[in-house]
Amino acid sequence: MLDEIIKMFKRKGDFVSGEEMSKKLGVTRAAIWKKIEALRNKGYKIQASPARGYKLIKTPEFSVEELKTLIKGDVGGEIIFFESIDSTNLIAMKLAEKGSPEGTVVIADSQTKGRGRLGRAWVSPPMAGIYMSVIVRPGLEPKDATLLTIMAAIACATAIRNTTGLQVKIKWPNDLMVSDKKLGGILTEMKSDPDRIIFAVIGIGINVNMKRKSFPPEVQPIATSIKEELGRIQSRTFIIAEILKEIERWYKVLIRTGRSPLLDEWRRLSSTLGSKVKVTAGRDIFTGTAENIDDEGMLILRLPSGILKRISAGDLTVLR
Ligand code: BTX
Repeated sequence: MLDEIIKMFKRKGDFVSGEEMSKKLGVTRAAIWKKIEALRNKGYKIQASPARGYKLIKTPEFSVEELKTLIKGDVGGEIIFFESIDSTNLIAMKLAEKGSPEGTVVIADSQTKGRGRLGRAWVSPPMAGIYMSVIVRPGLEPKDATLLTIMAAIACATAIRNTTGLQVKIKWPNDLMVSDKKLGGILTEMKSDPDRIIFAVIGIGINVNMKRKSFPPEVQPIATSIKEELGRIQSRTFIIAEILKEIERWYKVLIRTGRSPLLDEWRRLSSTLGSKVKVTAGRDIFTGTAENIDDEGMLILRLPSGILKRISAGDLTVLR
């Protein structure tokens, strides 16, 4: 009901009377007053006038209620929010297993066991970042799962560009980069049959209002945040809404049109292609020139011998 009240405020842009709210929402005026108090406790500034009712003055930096009012499509049709959770990917995997529909989104203000690839940790303090997981049921073959990471990376880079103006680039396979530093990362996990993905969870972590010095010392030299880059606090609500809109758009492109527009867009946003790089893939280390990505999102590396090597997963460093 809180999101309904916010919608009413936004529609009117002025005072809304307690009577009008109670009629519309089918509850007593005392119940409305309680909801207004609940919104204030969440950081909303709401002016009250005995003669005119209530007026929304200011919304907090992040608000799941406001986010719900901004969602127009299927992605984010259901949003499940936690103040703190172990990992949004873990909970989204459980929800998907129980049948939650495609487009369900899990968001947390903080994670106690945020995960990166290969069992690595993702630093996820409160009031500072976006930690969210999107459930999809794409019906792709398991070998094409990387396309989901590519799709999400394009959506995130585009959404952050649109909302902040930062020239976000994508570093193969899953990093969102600004000023050669890691602004965010994507972790796609899935359950599949031998020939089909049953469901996948696309986990997205983005540093929004983090201060550089609050990263652990080993992460500080490689990480950045939107606040560090722009010098000001940004609303996570609007960035998330834009990301979900872009995921809706690019996911439809992938399912309806196929992979080639995605691969082209990825190449356009890539910080990797054409560079001399070092790639660590398990125990192997390769250096060479990042030539391209193939139809499954594998990196095509030209080794010093001239031979082309395809790499499905690994950690890439651009060599200066
Ligand atoms: P990754 O394995 O590519 O990156 C993990 C590495 O990045 C860490 O080993 C560390 O060096 C560095 N790192 C850790 N935290 C941060 C941070 N906040 N900013 C920059 N660098 C960092 C990347 O994995 C995939 C991350 C996905 C995170 C999302 S959050 C929502 C969802 N739930 C969940 O548990 N994971 C995903």
